Amino acid sequence: MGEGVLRHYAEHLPLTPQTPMITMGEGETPLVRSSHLEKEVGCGALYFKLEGCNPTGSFKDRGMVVAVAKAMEEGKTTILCASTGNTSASAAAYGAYCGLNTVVLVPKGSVAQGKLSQAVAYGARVVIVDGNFDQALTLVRQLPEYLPMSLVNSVNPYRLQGQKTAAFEVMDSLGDAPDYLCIPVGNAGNITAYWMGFQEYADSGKATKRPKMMGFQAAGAAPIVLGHAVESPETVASAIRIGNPASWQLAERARDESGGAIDSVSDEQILEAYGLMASREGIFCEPASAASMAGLMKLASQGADLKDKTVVCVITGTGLKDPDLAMQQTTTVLQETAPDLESVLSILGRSV
Ligand code: AN7
Repeated sequence: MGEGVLRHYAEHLPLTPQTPMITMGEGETPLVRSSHLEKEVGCGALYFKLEGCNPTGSFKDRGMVVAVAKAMEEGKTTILCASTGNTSASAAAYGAYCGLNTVVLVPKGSVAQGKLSQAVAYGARVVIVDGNFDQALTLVRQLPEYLPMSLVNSVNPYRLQGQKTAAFEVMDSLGDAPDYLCIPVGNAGNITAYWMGFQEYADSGKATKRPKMMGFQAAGAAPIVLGHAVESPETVASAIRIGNPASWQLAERARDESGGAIDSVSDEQILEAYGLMASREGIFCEPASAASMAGLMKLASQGADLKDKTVVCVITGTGLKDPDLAMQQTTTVLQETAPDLESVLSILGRSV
């Protein structure tokens, strides 16, 4: 326990004797069986992979630990990324832990407050780009030509190598691959990484099957579904507000090789799933993460036969990243009372 992604899965990672075996305790996240929604969608078994339990609250830490270790191995002292929020929080944390400088470019006005506050608290140099994520990513891809920085976005292959360990954990927990994996798709690195992980275990005989990869984009940011880049992506799920994903072709390969699909879910469907995850399962995730459950609900409503199937929904990040949204979304009324027993009892429907 707590040995981290590098040690735990060393044999599956591109490490050398010179790679520093850093860890902040990433990985080994819970795979939790659904208590209510499994029956409602009619699955044989439904599990949630709780990636919000990673050190910075999202799955990004799995890939970041590998990318940062390799950057250190190469003697780099500054790491760089563009981000819708979680990558920047993760880079900044590992940068701080390893004594590196971290530079992050984030799209103006569309990063959840929790994520931005992480980057700032960890001491990253935060540059706000007056544009969207895709423009910020285009910029950071050019910067290493001008400045000695190591790019740690998922175009860095070490990121996907680390992220594939989540698929290993799912199979280690279940004893085999699930039938379906439902996962949000933004820059499309994670779906690509999971597919790499599932294939590696199947190829080496550690799993007997491979899941259908079911990716879900937000309807207002669904370039892979539409078949063309989206110039001004819009969705409440700011983490996946991405119009031109870096791993587009790789995600299509994961979809096609697995016999899966990449579909879109509306903001309404995302928010419905976001509410149900919290109120029916006790899992507070961020809206982008709820896209996987929204997608599963969409599949079920279209009549997909799931009754003997094992399904895993990847819950990519914690809801605490964006508490303002939770407060906007709730219909719960917060009641105020005077600090005496009589007043509290009367609010709760009893008199003394
Ligand atoms: C919670 O942080 O792209 O398809 O810059 O934060 O691998 O991009 C985040 C993406 C899903 C999509 N869920 O994963 C970033 C960033 C959450 C995320 C995704 C993201 P990819």
